[in-house]
Amino acid sequence: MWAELLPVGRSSASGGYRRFAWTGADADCRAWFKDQAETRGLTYELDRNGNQWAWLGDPAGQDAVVTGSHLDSVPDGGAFDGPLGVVSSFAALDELRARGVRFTKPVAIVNFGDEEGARFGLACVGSRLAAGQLTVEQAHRLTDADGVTLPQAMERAGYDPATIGPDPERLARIGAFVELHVEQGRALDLSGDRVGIASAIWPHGRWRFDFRGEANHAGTTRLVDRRDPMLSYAETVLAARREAELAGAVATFGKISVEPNGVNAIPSLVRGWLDSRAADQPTLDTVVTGVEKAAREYAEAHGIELDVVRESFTPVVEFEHALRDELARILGKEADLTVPVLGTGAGHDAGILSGTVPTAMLFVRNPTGVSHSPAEHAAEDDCVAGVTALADVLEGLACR
Ligand code: HGY
Ligand code: MN
Ligand code: MN
Repeated sequence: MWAELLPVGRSSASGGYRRFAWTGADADCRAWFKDQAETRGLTYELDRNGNQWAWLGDPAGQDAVVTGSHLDSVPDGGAFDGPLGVVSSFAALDELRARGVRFTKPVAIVNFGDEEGARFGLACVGSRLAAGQLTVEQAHRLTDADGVTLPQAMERAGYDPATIGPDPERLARIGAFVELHVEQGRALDLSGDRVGIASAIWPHGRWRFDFRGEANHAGTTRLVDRRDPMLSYAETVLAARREAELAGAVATFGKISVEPNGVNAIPSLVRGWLDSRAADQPTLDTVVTGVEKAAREYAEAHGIELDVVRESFTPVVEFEHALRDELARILGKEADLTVPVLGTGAGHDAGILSGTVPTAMLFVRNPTGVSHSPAEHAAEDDCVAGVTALADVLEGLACR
């Protein structure tokens, strides 16, 4: 499975993945998922929001045990963030069939669409729509860098966008959702464990900062006459770093667009996106308020107009203790080990669903902690340990 997925959407220039929602690479990933489902004789479904499901047992049954993750990527992402969870889900199911277990509940594997939000700017679109955390109106306003809206992109990919919207009946049939994911930090590497259980996801969000000045000639405009938004933007980047350091949080400007984007032109517009995350909401509020205040002061000093728009926000997620303890108990008993419980600064579909469905996550060791980069890695024996842990968990939850 891993070998089949590896070339899909991989850039030969960077070695990273460009699997953006509703593009050709995404379609290839989706075709792979459907094929995996059908090869195993599972019931394949595409839900009203474009998420893919593979069912063992009755898709309409109650108290289903669901596992899975996503197959899309950030720009030049790694091979593991998302796909490791989907591949491990199919492998865990194969393992359980080889064990000859008897399932007492329906089991499903899911591929949530557009988890990274690389194309339309909002993460976890598939799960947010299903959970009613993104309205149809908001979804219709999502637009990519070329001006293509989400419904247009869905339509061009052969999917009917008229169906999108909340899917409460589907979510109500899920008794537990467990997402396996490569760790995006080094906690397991430092503790010497192959697999961990998630405790919480930090609150996080994305803010768009539009700095508007005046385009002019880079050679002939005196420095004192310029209204250069790049200066205020640059100062704001430094302010974000400072605020994050002071608060013990993280803040990143990782995406920028410039108009007119000419080497010899002073920009008229610099648009930068702030991603900020912290262990708790008051800390995150302090960081973002601090960055915005600094940005307004810098903008005013340079005669720049500034608009700040919050494009998305995900509150803190504390995974349900009962399910988390159940996972620890199953893994402790089956594998005779104590599994570390970790918090994370990364967002996941499991976090979105956690308000509606009992949800848990398993993390697999990442020796460098690097993620959202072609260098992201997990060793094969750790991935196999992840599959075994997921199989044990599914057996414990769906065969009792
Ligand atoms: O940005 C994130 O945390 C994620 O991986 N969607
Ligand atoms: Mn990611
Ligand atoms: Mn992910």
